[in-house]
Formats: sequence, structure tokens, C-alpha cells
Amino acid sequence: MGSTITEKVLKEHVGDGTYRVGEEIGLIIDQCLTQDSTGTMAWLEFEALGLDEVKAKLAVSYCDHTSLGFKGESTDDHYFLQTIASHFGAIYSKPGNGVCHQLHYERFGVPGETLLGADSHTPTCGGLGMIAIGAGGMDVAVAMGGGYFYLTVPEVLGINLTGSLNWGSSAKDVILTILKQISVKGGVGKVLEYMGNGVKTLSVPERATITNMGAETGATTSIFPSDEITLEFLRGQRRDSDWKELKADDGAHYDDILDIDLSEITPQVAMPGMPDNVYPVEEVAGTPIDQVFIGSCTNGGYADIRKAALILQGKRVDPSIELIISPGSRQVLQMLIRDGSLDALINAGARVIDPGCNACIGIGFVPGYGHLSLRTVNRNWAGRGGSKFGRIALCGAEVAAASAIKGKIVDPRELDPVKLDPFDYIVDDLLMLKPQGKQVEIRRSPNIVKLKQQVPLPDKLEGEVLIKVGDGISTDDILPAGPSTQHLRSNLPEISKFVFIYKDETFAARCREKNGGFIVGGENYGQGSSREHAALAPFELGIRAVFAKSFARIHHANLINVGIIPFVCDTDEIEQGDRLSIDVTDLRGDLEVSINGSKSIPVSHNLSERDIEIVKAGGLLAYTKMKN
Ligand code: MIC
Ligand code: SF4
Repeated sequence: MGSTITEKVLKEHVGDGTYRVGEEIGLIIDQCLTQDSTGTMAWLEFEALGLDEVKAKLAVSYCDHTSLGFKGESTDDHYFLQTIASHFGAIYSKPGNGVCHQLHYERFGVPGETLLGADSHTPTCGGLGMIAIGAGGMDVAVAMGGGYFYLTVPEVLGINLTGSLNWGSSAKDVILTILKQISVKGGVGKVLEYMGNGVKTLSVPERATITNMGAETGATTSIFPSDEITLEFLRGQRRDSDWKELKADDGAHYDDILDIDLSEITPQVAMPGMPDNVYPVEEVAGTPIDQVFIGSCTNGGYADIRKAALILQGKRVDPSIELIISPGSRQVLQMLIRDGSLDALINAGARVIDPGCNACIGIGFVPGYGHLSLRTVNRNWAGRGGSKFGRIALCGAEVAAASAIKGKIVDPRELDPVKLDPFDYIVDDLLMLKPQGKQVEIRRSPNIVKLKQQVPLPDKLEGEVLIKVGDGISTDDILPAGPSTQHLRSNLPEISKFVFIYKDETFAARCREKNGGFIVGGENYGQGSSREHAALAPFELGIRAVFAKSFARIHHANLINVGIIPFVCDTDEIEQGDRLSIDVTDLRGDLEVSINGSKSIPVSHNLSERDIEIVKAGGLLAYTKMKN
């Protein structure tokens, strides 16, 4: 039987265990990336491992989420990241250079290699044919130190693309259509592998849009073949020597196949709430909007913003709204300057900001009370744009640009088609700094707070249920990103005050008062970002276990890594305020939790043997040190 691309790349990288679907393997990681909001912690964790230097083939420390330095603490974070990367042997991408995922596929991604990134949209590099996986900072710290990344061998969902896209529809509409079909849980435990004749009609940036937002299906990652189009892209980036062909064998076995005819894809919009709350544009056309944002790691590429410029050329942004353009990288910005797009956009009334995450993470351009912001980003949960009162809808660049002209959601097919001319990429790595080694002194501000040592798990966990939440709780619900927290990522005592702040303002204070306790959730608890702060901060508040019906992959791993046990049970049986007690001396046996001393219910978990050892040791850092 032939192999899928996923199987080929994973098998070539198995360092520990046997490749069998559903079993745990230790994966050899070639490349690692960190960014400035998860990176401060990841680098502190790397330091805590006591290693001399980065052992992975390549590590890049990016600065993108708080690249505007909106607080002095963020600027301090940047200097810490720059000096620690240089000291331990990683490349540093300076603020203003762009978003990590966009930059990584432009400048470093290599088909057939593995990438582990401390950001959930790391699968973007799957557009180049990499196995690129998002993980928490501790896992990335261990991988930077040359350790394996442990994961359960995923199933492979083949997505068979046929036909080609019509005017008005884009790669974003492809992934929104897939999300509508399989939902935000449909990719859990799977790799989405693209195949079929339609693949060759998509450029690498279009593929990257699709693999980027595959993260929103809960998939482990997404991957495209590496073909002539990939070679052409790498040639454009002056990196053709990094190319290698990658394709699935004839007769490769897919666990399931989803057929998508690109010629039937139409423009789509994900309305506020969840990325799978997707409607054909005609059903929501006419909805008034207050703001349009074009950019992010999903649609911050040159072609997307160029298309928006062509749509807006000679027209005017509706005076009742604002349009913000945020190029994904400095390369994109330089190209938009060269071809006059920036002129066209500014003349139309758009505002252009520095390449980076910015508004996507709620740094600037925070939507006002009840406002609807139409964005080309990938997430639209409540609170995502930096305020719990703003609402976000997701779409591609064409819908966004057309809607900016009218001040309401518009079907771009009503406008004359625009077409891109052939172009060359501008390659200039001025803001990519090579490491200088040990002579570089690491700069730390008081806001960079050293990690506490992890201590072994006690035999019994007891305490109160301090919050009970419903299904689909995202990491943004647990620990919101945005202006109130982004500068505190390296300061756990301070950032922990914001845990569940949008859901229950008294949560953190109650945790302190009660000396910790438990969280109870529903299905898919912890979906979304790789932010390990959504586990570290509750731990800081004394949370020692989360009881839920199911967990999202990265958050599940993060809980284990910080020493919180993710238990699975029927949480309908537990209420906020209940007192729980559970004996955890033998996590391999039958387990039950006692509720208020009056009844007990069975609980289970999805911990592997290794995970059990990690939680017993108190977390991944303690475990790794113990093993070394
Ligand atoms: C996100 O898009 O939610 C983020 C901000 O990039 C996060 C990382 C973080 O919280 O720093 C992610 O996707 O992992
Ligand atoms: Fe940055 Fe937004 Fe992409 Fe996260 S989703 S990496 S915040 S651009």
C-alpha cells in the first residue's frame, strides 16, 4: 500500500516509538519558532533546562504580537528575546519584520522537514510541504534543546481538490467552506492532507492561507504536496536549493476523503462566535459594519493586499467606517510600495500599519461597543479583538475590500474582476539577525519573572470547583489576549489576575482566597491558541486539575506540561462550589472523584505512560531535567 505525504514525513522523523495511528511517537524536530507573546516564557523554560545552546537545526525567535511596543514591558520583552536568542544560537526577527508564520514560510520553511512552533498557526508552513505543528512553549523549549516532540500519530483526512477558483472566491473561502463542513472539532486527531488536480491551481501563499486556518478545525496540522508551484515560490525567495518534491504514492491510504470542487467555492463569511459559523456572502450581504481589517498570518500576503488595492483603486472607503491594512511581512510591505498599492490604499482612505499581528490580537483598532469588525483573520470568538463588547466576522481579502467601499458586507462578485500582474518577490533580510553567541549578555527587566521550580504531584487532590463553564471554551476565554495582558506574558503572578476575567471577574481572587481548587468545563475545552499561559496562569492560582468532557490537543498537552491533570468525566454531575477529592497515587488504575463527600463518579484521562510520569514529576521541565 502506498503512503501519504504525512506518513512519509512523519516516518522519516520518528525518533522514539513506532509509527502506528493512535500511538505516541517522539518526533525529531528540525526547526523551531517562537514569537514574542509565547516566546518570553518558552525562552525562560529553555534556560531552566540548563542547556548550553540550541540543538535544533534552526530556531527563530520572532517579534510580531507586540511589535508596536505598546507598553514599556513589551519593549523589554523584545530586548530579552533578542539577547537570549543571540546568546543561545537562534535567529532573531526584529519588530517590524512581520508575523512569524508569514516570515517563516517566506524565508525558512523547507519541504519535508518538521517545524514546531509556539503558536497554534504554525501549520501555515504546511503550505510548503512541511509537517508544521503548534505547541506550548515548554514543548518548543524541549525541542529547541534537541528533545523529541511527543504526539499521537494522527489519522490522515485527504482533501481532494478539483477545478479552480472563480473571481471573487479565494483560498480563505476554501478553508471557511471546509470549516463549515467539518466544524471546529472536525480535524481533531487528524492531519488534513491536500491532494488532487486542484492543488496545482493554488499558489504557495494560497495554500498557506488554507493550512493556517486548518488550525481552527482542531487538526494536528495540514499539509500540501511540494511541487513545481512550490519550487517556483522558493525560487522567488532565492531559496530554490531548499526545494524537494513531495507527493503521496498512488494508492496511498487516507482514513477518510473530503471532495472539494474549487470551481463551486463561493465567497463566505464566518459571523461572530466561532470560525465555523459560516454563511455564503449573499446570505449576510447588507449587514452594516464598523471596521474592516485586512492582514494577519491568514491573509497578510502580497497577493491578498494587492487584490484589495486593485479593488479600492480610484474608490473611497465608506466614510462611516475605517479600513486598516496590516501587511504580513516587511517583504509584502516593500512590494506594496514598489507597485503603487500603498498609494492606492491610502488615497482610498485606508490606514496602513507596521507588519505584525497588531489588531488581530487586540493591540490597537479594538472594536467599540457592539461594533462589527470584518476581518481577514482566523478567529472570531467573543473578546478576540481586545474587547468583550466587540464582534468579529471573518472573510477573504476580496469580501473585505468590497465591503470597505460600501460600509456593509458586500458580495465581491458584484464588482469588476481584478487581476494580478506577474511579480518578483523582494528579498531583504535586514531585520533578521544572526546569533552572536555567548558573549551576548541577556537583558532582563523586572517584568521578566523567573519560573518557579516544578514540584512532584501530591497523592491526593482536594478543593472546591471554582468555576464551571460550558462547551467550546477557548484559550481566549481562559486568558484573554489583548491590551490588558500582552505585556505580562513573562510575569505569571500579574497575568494570572486575568484568568477567566471576561467570564467571571472574581475568579482569580476566589482562587487566592480558597487556596486553589478545580475548573470544570464541557466539550473541546481549551480550543484555539497555543498560549500555555492558559495553563500556567491557572496553575499559579492553585488549580491542580480540570474536569471536562473533552480537551483540545494543544491545551491538553499544556495542562500536562505545567502539572495540571486534565480529567475526562460527565461534568453534568459536578456544579460550581462542589468540594471534590480525588486520589491520584495510581493514575493507571480506575479513578473516581468524590463530590461533597456524598457521591462519587468515575473519571478517566487520556494521559500516555509518559504523560503520567510528567504530571507525577510536577511538569515537563522537572521531568526533562530528571531524565537528562
Ligand atoms: C493567537 O492567534 O491566538 C495567538 C495570539 O497567536 C496565539 C499565541 C499566543 O497566545 O501568544 C496562538 O495562536 O497560539
Ligand atoms: Fe498573530 Fe493573529 Fe496570526 Fe495569532 S492569528 S499569529 S495573533 S496574526
